[in-house]
Amino acid sequence: MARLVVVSNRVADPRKASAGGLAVALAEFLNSTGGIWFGWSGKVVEPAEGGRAGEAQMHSQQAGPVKLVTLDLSREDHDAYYLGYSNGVLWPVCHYRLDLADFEASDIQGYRRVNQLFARQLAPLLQPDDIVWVHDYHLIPLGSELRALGCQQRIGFFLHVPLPPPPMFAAIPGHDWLMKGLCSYDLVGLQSQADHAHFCQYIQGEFHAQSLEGAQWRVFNRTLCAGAYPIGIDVEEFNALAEAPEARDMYERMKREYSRRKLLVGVDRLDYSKGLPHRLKAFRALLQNYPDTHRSATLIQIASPSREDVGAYTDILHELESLCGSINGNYGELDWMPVRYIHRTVARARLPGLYRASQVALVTPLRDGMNLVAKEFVVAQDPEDPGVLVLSRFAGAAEQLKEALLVNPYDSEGTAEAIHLALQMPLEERRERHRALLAVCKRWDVHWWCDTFLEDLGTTHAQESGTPWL
Ligand code: ADQ
Repeated sequence: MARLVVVSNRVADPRKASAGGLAVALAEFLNSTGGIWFGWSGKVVEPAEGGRAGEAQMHSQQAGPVKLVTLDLSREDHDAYYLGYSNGVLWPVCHYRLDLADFEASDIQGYRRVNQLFARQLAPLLQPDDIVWVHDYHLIPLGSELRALGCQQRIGFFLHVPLPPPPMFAAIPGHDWLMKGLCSYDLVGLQSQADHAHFCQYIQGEFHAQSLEGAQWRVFNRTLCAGAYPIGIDVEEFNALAEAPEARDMYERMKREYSRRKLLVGVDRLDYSKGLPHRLKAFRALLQNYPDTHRSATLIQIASPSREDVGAYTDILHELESLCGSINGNYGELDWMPVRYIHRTVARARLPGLYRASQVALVTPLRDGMNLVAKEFVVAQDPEDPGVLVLSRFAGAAEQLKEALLVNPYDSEGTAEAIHLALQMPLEERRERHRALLAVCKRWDVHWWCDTFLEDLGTTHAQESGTPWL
């Protein structure tokens, strides 16, 4: 079996329990093939410490059969590549928020510089038969940079965030360069059929790509495959987590605390794509329109701090705090607080207990590549007495989780109605919906995702080398 080389912005140590399903799944594969996980170290080096200009400090650490290789970034590169182009332009536009994109010409140069740096440092580590798997929007041009250095290995790319329709993607300065970059991979994987359709529309419309058999395209004198590979969770790992004392303890405590009330739960990074203010407005509409929910329902919203050095994130933080305060102020009683808002990360080990103790999960992003919280909630439920998933139709997960109550998160009254329905849903209907949802989560789990993507990447036709557009 060919050796696997994974490249992502951040590298997770697969031996750590906090690493999460993706790291566990990739690590399992890496453990069986041996290989490298390559990415940014998370360290920003100020110029004075950084040594010779342009020289990146590389760290290498063996984690079993897997070598973790990381690079430090200079302040200038980090700010342009990570804060600027990746999180200030690509993230908002890929989440359909053109209004939040903040483009600086120097950022795109930094983005390219870091991708070139990654390519230069990675290329000498590659063996001819390696399979390279590049992840996410930070590293779109890495494939073409590797090709420019003569790398002829099979290289695949997976986009974890949504790919918007071509007219919207075209608002990104450098969109055609990014898309050309994607065309240098052998396989491009997207989260949903909708994202896949957008990719195909773009390369057909802008590059006159020719559709071949199966999922193949002929473009820039190369053959490229593209498809939807919806990411899943590691069901076994999550079940094991649910059985462990931390989750059990969490479950018992929540059950005790909320024995007379129904619990609604939201677990997100604090990000404007997750629709948190809209969710709170829907909860407020629930309290306003359905007085039977007063005293009988509590929303626990966990919003872990994220990218606090990007301006749009502090705005959302203030909006959220003010909404929680006004809901609790207007509806709360001496012995009942409608919303419990927690602006901290909750240990992954406790999440299954929290999910299982909740009657309803609110997963209502305005746009999301997939959303794994939706799948984790389903897997954590007691099949005999399961909770109900209220899911945004704009999450990639909605294409698969059709038995959830699908909502339009922009419509707070409609979402409130769905939440009320979820709170009232008879046991038999809850069980039926849950059975169907669980079957989907189990069938298309993270191992399916990893195995299928890598199998398809391994069997794409031998590729012509060269990068005619560079
Ligand atoms: P994220 O936007 O980070 O990831 P998501 O899929 O919701 O989104 O969560 C990833 C993991 O983080 C889950 O395991 C979840 O439990 C955990 N998590 C989220 N909020 C947390 C909190 N407050 N405390 C503790 N843990 C928390 C991106 C894309 C998604 C896509 C994933 C995977 O934006 O659309 O599903 O990658 O491809």
